[in-house]
Amino acid sequence: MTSRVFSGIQPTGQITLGNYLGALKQFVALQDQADAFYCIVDMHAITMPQDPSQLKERIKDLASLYLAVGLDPQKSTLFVQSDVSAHSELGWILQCLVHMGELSRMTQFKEKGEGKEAVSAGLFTYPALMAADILLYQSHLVPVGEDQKQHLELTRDLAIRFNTRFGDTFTIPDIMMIKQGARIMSLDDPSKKMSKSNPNPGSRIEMLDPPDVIRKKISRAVTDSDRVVRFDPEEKPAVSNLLTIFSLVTDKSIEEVVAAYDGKGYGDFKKDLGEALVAHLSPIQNRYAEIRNSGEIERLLQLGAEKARATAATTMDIVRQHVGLGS
Ligand code: ATP
Ligand code: LTN
Repeated sequence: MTSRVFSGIQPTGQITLGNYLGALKQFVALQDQADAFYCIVDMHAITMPQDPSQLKERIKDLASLYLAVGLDPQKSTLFVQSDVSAHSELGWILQCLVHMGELSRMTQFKEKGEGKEAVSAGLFTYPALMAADILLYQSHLVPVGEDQKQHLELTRDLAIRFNTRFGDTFTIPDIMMIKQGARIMSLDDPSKKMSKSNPNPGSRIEMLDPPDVIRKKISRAVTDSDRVVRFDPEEKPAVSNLLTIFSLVTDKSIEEVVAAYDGKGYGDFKKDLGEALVAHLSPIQNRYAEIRNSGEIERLLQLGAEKARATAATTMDIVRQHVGLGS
């Protein structure tokens, strides 16, 4: 049996190099080995305030980026979460299964809610909807960045709890994280993850940043006090983060990159990293521009939604029956 892969990205801003290296790049690799469903999780996006017309555009932006990085709609099912109402339905059922204490322990909720006067109940129950996304498709594998590990563990717990209480219903999913790159750090502060919502744009490389902006951001990235290019995440977190990025965009091992800069300072290293990023991202950016202006996106997303609805409906029939819902 081919395994089922599921993942999602929120259409909440410009996709960063962190999202790409931690998640999107894995999506592409997996589509040849598995039956993959990749979702644009717009219902998750509205757990924080969004401008409606901007949200609509960002959904199409993200769909275009999915295609530009190499996702092939013939191989993967690409769709928008709100086009498949079963996500909300199962999300509610799982909200009735998850405990308040479990949700209170989720660090993403704590971080995103911190310092805000009003926090939506949706932000709090967000992990139940995420569990629904994954379980609806009987997913075996979920490629995500390290920050989603806690949500994946809760998803597994909920699947086991549901199966124990109501009878075998859901496949128990496994998390898939790459060894290096599951947590790309901010360019201005290597103790924080690179994030699309950081107020400082210099903290991240965005997938659509023009070449000069990429070069400038890398040249301004913080480093460490000695001038040695060495991989040591404890002692030299900033340079180690840049080395990880270098390795992932050039497909060279970290050891090879370190050896190439033996005896050279940070200047050459950063200059070459800037160029490597430009070379890696330029073809993606060119494809993106073509796709975004092609008018094909809506049709593709409709086709994806039809396929997703059919798969989700099979799971929902069993869920309703097992829980005792319906007339
Ligand atoms: P924000 O950065 O604004 O908090 P987010 O983490 O909510 O955004 P999503 O768009 O929901 O970003 O995440 C999409 C995927 O990218 C997830 O699998 C997430 O784990 C991964 N990801 C996000 N940031 C990083 C990072 N710095 N390094 C590696 N993977 C990341
Ligand atoms: N919570 C994730 C986005 C997300 C997701 C999912 C990821 C929503 N549903 C299902 C994998 C599988 C985030 O904030 N990055």
